[in-house]
This record gives sequence, C-alpha cells and structure tokens, in this order.
Amino acid sequence: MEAIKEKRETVTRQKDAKWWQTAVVYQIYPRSFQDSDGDGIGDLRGIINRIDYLKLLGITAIWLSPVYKSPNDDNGYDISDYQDIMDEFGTMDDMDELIAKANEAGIKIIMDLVVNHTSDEHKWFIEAKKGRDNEYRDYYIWRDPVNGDVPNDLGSTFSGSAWEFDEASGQYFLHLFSKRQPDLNWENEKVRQEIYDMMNYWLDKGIGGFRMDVIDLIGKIPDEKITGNGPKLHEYLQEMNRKTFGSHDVLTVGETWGATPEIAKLYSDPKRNELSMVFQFEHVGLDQQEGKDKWDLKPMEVMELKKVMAKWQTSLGDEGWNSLFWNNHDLPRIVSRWGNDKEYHEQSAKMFAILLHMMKGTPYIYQGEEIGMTNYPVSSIDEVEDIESVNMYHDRLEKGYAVQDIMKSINAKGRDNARTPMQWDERENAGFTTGTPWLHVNPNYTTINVKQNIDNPDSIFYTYQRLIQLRKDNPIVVWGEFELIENTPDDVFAYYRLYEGEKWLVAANISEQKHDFSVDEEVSEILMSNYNRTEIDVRQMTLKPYEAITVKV
Ligand code: TEU
Repeated sequence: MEAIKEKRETVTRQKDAKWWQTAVVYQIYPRSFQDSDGDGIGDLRGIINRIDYLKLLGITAIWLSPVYKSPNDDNGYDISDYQDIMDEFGTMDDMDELIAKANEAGIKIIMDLVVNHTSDEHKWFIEAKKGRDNEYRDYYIWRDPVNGDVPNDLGSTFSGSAWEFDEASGQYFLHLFSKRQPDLNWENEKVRQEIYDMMNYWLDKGIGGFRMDVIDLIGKIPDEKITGNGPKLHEYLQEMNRKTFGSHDVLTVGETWGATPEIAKLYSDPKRNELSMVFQFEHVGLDQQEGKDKWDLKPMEVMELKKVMAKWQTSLGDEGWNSLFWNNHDLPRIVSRWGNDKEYHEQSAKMFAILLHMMKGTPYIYQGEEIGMTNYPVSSIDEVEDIESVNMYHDRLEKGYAVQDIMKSINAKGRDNARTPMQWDERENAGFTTGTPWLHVNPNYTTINVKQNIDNPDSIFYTYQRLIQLRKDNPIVVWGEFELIENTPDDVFAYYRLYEGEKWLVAANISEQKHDFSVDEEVSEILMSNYNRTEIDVRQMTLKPYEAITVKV
C-alpha cells in the first residue's frame, strides 16, 4: 500500500500539476440521467441520488449539460435565464445541494457555458425585439435586407439560412443554430461584461469550471462570413480569463469543432492565459465524406484514426493539454458507431475504453458509455426528437433525398442516439423514471443496465473503474510520453507510454478479424486485457476481434 500511496503522490506532485490534468470527467445530460419526481424528465435531485454511483466509478468531475431556465428548443442549449434553474430540473437550492454534495464526494461540478447565443425568450432578446432604438438591440446581430433578401448566404447548423426576418423592425437577426437561438454580439462590451458577471456568480458558488459551448464562434464577423476562429476570439478569451476564472483553480474546456493542434495551442498554452484545454473533433469527422456534412456517411479507416490521434498526442507538448473522448450528447454511441454492438458488444466497448484511457490527456466519459449503452435505431421521423435531425430531415426531403437514406443518416449520426434515458436496471423504463420518459428508452435496457454491470465483476463498468484507478495510481498514464507503434496491421492501433524508465504497451484490434501482432518486448505485467488473458507474449501473438491489452514491458 505504501508503494501505491507513494506513486499516487507522484501523480499529482509532478511539475506544477493542475488537478484537471489528473481528473476523469463524467458528462451528464440531465434530461436523460435520472428522474426523481416521476415527470419523465431527469432532474437535479436524481443526480444527487446517484453521486454514490459516480463515486464508485471513480470519476472526479462532472460536466453538467445546461440546467438553466430554457424553453428547450435545443434541450437547454437555448438559455432564457443563466442564473435560474429550468423548472423541470428543480430549484437553485437543489443546484447548491448538488455542488455541495459532489464536492464532499471529491467530485467537482463543471457547468456548461452557452454564451455564443441565448434563447429568444431571454429578457435581453425580448427587449432587443422591441425596436431598433432599444438599449438591448445591440446585444444581438441585426442586419437590413440586401435586395429584399437575407444579408448573405450564411447557413445554420440546424439547416436553412442563419438569418431570420423580424417583421416588426424589417431587419434580420443572426442565428447559427435554431431560429430560437439568436447569436449574441460579442463586439458589444456590455454583452461581454454581463457574461462575465454571470460567470462570477457561478464561480462564487464553488463550481469546478466551465465547458464552453461553441466558444470558437464568439469572434464571428458575419458580414465577412467568418464564424469560427474570428480575429478577436483570443482577445475575448484572455479578457474572460482575466475577469472571471483566471483567479480560480478551475477546469475550462472549449468546444472547438475546427481546431487543429496549432489552433488548440492558441487556446490552451498556459502562457496565453486562456483555457485549460479544448475538445477537438478531428477524429469525430473520420466517418463523414470529405467536405460534406456529418450525415454523408463513409466508413472510418483505422489508419486515419491512428494518424489523427497520434498527431494530437504528440503535437501539443507543453503548449496545451488533450481532452480524450469518444462520446458526448451530440455524438452516436461509440460501441455502435465504430465497434460492434451485437456479437462483440462487451469486447468492443472495453477495447475503446482501454485504447482511449491509456492515452495522455483528460478523459471524458459520457453517461452510459461505462456500461456500453448503444444507439437506438428508429424507423420513422415521428420517433425523432432532436431539432438538428428533424430540421435536416425536412431540408433533405425538400431537396429530393430518399427517406430511407435520410433515416439511415439519422440512425447513424442523430443526436437522439446519445440521449435515450440512462439504463439503471431491468425495471420498467430502465429505472430512469416511474412516469412516461420524455424520449424512448432503448429496449435493450433489460440486458444493458447499471445493476447488471455492478453485479458482474467482468463488466464494462469495472473495466472503466480499473482504468480510472490505473490513472490515479500510475504517473506514467498522466505524464508519460506517447509513441505510436507504426509497423502493425492496419486495423491494430498500438502505442507505448514512457515515463522515468517505465514502459507500457497498449494494443487494440479495431476490427472483427483476428490480427497477428508482434513487437520485440518482454511482458513483465499484464495490466488490462478485455479477454482476461493470464499470459501474454507480445513477441508473437494473435489479437482476437476487438481485443485490447495494456502490458508493462
Ligand atoms: O454543439 C455544437 C455543434 O455544432 C453541434 O450541434 C454539432 O454541429 C452537431 O450536433 C454534431 O453532431 C453545441 C452543443 O454541444 C449542442 O448540443 C448544441 O445544440 C449546439 O452547440 C448549440 O448550442
């Protein structure tokens, strides 16, 4: 025990270690996590009731998707009051209790900061719409028609134009997402100060930081059709750091869809006093056709995945910090997307866990990933809830796409896949609610649920629990150098981690085929094996379908 205790201390004692460099973050989509009052919608009390479960898993921070007042046009990513709690989720007292109880359990609460836009029911927008002279008009982005039409051809992520006409004033306002999510005008310093005041309100509550929704868009120049990475973006982030979280020891992670390693360094180089890290999405785009939308599918090539992830593991150096994820509330479930959620369900879910959690960076686990929850394919658009999928359906139908092709895209990439209720046990509605769930429960909850995972020592849950413990006990996982092993079969992703003379080898077979694998190394200890091997000789072995190992060499 002394040796492990000593090692644990070295994990956090390293250089000027930040707590978020040794953290493991669990993302909760509150609407689908746990309902406590039978209205069919998850709530804060439900999360409080599950803190012991999260402590058992071993995570040390929760990223909470938005819980603020919202009309739920985009399920909480359309905020009408940043300093009040959505009615369905509970009260501010519940929120204060969640922060306190999580902190007592050694778990920090990371709030979701959605400040590229508000809801159209926010008081600022209600005022702004009253007229061109209203003091809040310039909190948003208004433009006159051009030749009686939209100011330019900027498009919304949720299909159609990014410009909505306001009859009363005869102007258009900008919305890069739904028509009910008007973009804020960050060039207006009053807007920036209002946001900073709100952030300090939450920091004063003792939260552990912020996940920053589409933060790469706040520097937009709509007249030049610049949306991401605008010229003032980093000026705003450095001002935000100075005026809010810079004086707190918190985690800040930016959602930056277009980031490259060079761009990521601009956000997360400690010398720049901006953010802790970013979510980069280069690996997420590997199964969409070049230059097209996420709906235009193509198979993911493992060779591409290896190249992209190795590049990110080795490019930031000490000028940034990686976030590590496969899933979130916008993405299809990894075991269905790139694994095999039928014959090799457990093996492929465990393989992706081992492959990712042995890398360098802060891992993020999305609710249900730790028990291998899967996509839930539907047959009709009537079963689809998500605004992004519904808007795309109508847009592509109008453009002549075949319904079955549209539904194939939605089943592959639609966001509802990630938002089906958390599967707790075999009771009706998977123990998520005693009422009627707001979104269908995946019928496979009878065999894929928390209770069945907890009762099975060889479950996916315990694979995640052990990976989290390995990170806590071994500095090599947090601080070790990453080195890709090149000469492997295309579908085998293998790498080393090296730290102060210690060397770990990770190998994952991302396919249904067996693959020979050999490196000239002597195994001294087996740390992870999703096939529970008791002997491993990496000088000559055959990896089974979706097999993953971590060994000390
Ligand atoms: O997502 C940003 C975003 O662009 C995603 O919606 C993405 O386009 C798509 O969903 C990829 O599958 C953030 C939030 O994560 C998302 O839930 C919100 O809908 C969006 O911003 C607007 O706030």
